Amino acid sequence: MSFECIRFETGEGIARIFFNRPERLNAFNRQMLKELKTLLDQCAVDPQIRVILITGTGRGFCAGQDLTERKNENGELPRDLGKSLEENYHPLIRRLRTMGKPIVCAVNGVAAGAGASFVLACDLVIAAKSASFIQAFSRIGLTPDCGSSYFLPRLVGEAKARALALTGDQIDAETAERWGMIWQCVPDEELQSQSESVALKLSRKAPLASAETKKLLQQSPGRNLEEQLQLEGQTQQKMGMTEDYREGVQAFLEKRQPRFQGK
Ligand code: LHQ
Repeated sequence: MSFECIRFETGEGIARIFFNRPERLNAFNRQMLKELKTLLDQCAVDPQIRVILITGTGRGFCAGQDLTERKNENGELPRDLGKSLEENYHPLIRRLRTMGKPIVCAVNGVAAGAGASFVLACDLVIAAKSASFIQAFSRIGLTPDCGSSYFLPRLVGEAKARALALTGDQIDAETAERWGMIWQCVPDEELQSQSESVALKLSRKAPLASAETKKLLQQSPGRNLEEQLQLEGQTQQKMGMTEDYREGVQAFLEKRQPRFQGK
């Protein structure tokens, strides 16, 4: 399958998605969003794919909504951004969060606006030292969207979330790591090898357990300890009946690497 705005490769259980509009810092246009949705839907059901690795080509990761596309044929800015979000962006964020496979995001450059929100919705974020993050919404008279007002305070706390959202200030990857916004900041030249190695590690984990782990963590905010213990118990009950659990224990006892089948 070939795409206009995305490069796609698979191998070793990993689906590699490259945002590929480098001249626009990989800003999201309609075509790119459509292609991304198609690909992620496909990855979700393809049993060969165990992990998704997303990065950008060129010097940016994603500069958010393509602002050159915001004008309609009369040269006016469309007013109903709510509709645009509901149709084009919300399904994407939901897809990232409900995807039963780990999503590794390798941030190679600036992530702004919806591009920054997209990053926050991924499971494991590794950023190059030269990458940066901007809650760009306030710079153009907008408010946080694509889950940013949900993810950001949970990751960095209220004080920093408020400052970032209201000022639209750019923060570098080292700060983002220190604040707990992302998992890791690595030297630029190590971004690819480090994200590949993490993706490979995840591709060898038990697929059902990875999917259920994502669900447990997704459901955690808003629940109390008792409710979460119940949920963990029910989930572990299911996991205890899988072939993969049996294989995991067997492999441990035989001092070898497990071969998980997703059963
Ligand atoms: C771009 C863009 C861009 C088009 C750089 N579009 N061309 C979602 C959905 C629905 C409703 C509305 O809102 C949303 C949420 C959002 O995403 S709103 C936020 C939209 N994004 C922004 O406001 C960020 C705009 N970009 C920038 O502020 C800068 O480009 C940053 C700070 C990201 C990078 O700055 P520089 O490194 O100095 O690069 P640059 O500005 O020179 O950009 C390079 C080229 O990319 C340039 O084109 P040119 O032809 O002049 O070389 C830019 O025009 C283009 N570009 N972002 N979002």
